[in-house]
Amino acid sequence: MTTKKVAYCFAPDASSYQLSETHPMVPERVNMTHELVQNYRMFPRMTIIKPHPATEEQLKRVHLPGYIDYLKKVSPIATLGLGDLYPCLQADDCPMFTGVYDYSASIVGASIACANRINHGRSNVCINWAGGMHHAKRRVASGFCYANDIAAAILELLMCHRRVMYVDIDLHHGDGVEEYFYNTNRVMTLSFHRFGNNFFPGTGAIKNSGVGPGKDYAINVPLQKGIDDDQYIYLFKNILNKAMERFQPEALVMQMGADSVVGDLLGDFNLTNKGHASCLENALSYNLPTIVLGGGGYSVKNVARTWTLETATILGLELDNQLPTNSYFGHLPEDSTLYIPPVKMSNSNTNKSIRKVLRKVTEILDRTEI
Ligand code: V1P
Ligand code: CA
Ligand code: ZN
Repeated sequence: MTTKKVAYCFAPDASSYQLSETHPMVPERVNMTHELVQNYRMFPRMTIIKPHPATEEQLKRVHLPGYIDYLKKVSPIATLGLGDLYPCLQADDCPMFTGVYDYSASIVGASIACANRINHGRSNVCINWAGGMHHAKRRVASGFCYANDIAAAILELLMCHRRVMYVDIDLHHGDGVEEYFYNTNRVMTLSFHRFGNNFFPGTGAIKNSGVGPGKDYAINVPLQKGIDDDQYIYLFKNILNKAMERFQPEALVMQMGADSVVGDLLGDFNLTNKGHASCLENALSYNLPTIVLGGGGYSVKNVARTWTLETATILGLELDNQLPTNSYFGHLPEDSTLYIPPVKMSNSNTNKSIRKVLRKVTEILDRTEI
């Protein structure tokens, strides 16, 4: 069991929207997680926070005012079929939908609430599973992300912390967050992601490591399909350890996108949820004030399994593999367990390629000075 003070931010309104009837991003997965966390009886061990939506002013700290005004304007008229007139939303990935402004404000408000708890020393770890929208850009929505709650939370943390470390284990490159802090040495961004053959969003090569004072403070770890727990955890521990040693951050933000777990609808990694959670456990062992956010994840039951396991990891609890009774999982045998095993699949990462990535990333980190 942990001695850390843990807060769990939950904005029920953020998970009640649908991007479209067939969209792979299903906000309901946060409710599924919530119910499992509740039924595993974890709530008495954390402070439960009901956050306020972000204000317009807070949203405009990370987005162009015109973009936020536009989100607000399209919000109630999303059904009029005016898609082509709106260049800031990308039709398939980021459709407009009724309530898109309130949905975005709820998510950003929850991540800002996490940062405020950390800034005031009221919590050591603060969770927002609805957050982690790492692709949203200052003037445009991208990759299912409309407003960048991560950048908003990091800006808040920077008011009280000299250096903030951002770690992103979503399957995809954390391009939006990287872009916000590309030219500063007060935020180190570290993203592990699937890379190559135009895999979305296409950015995140090792050599793109920041500019100006931020040169060498944007760390990218490109990976190929089929990576397994051993390879991923080896890279994660070694790179994070080196980054912590060089950067000496005062606060940590973890983006825990669960699309890097095996069996994801949009992904092809072979990580188990135990492997995914062990990365979080390793990051928490640095005992920094930490915000833990969600992100991608498109096989929704696996997302709920993973974030439930990770809530327990934060609390230092071991969970029974048998899922508690709940309203989302059925009675089939494959629906009854928490842990997700690896599968037999081809792995395009060789141990040699993994060591090469580690060597190249270490070379960049060795150039950083604080
Ligand atoms: O590949 C693309 C774009 C659309 N083409 C013009 C290129 N988009 C991806 C977006 C993935 C977003 C991931 C978000 C996150 O990192 C954080 C929340 O997890 C995409 C994909 C894909 N397989 O990469 N969009 C879709 N699939 C999609 C599928 C069905 C309906 C709508 C979008
Ligand atoms: Ca990532
Ligand atoms: Zn993703």
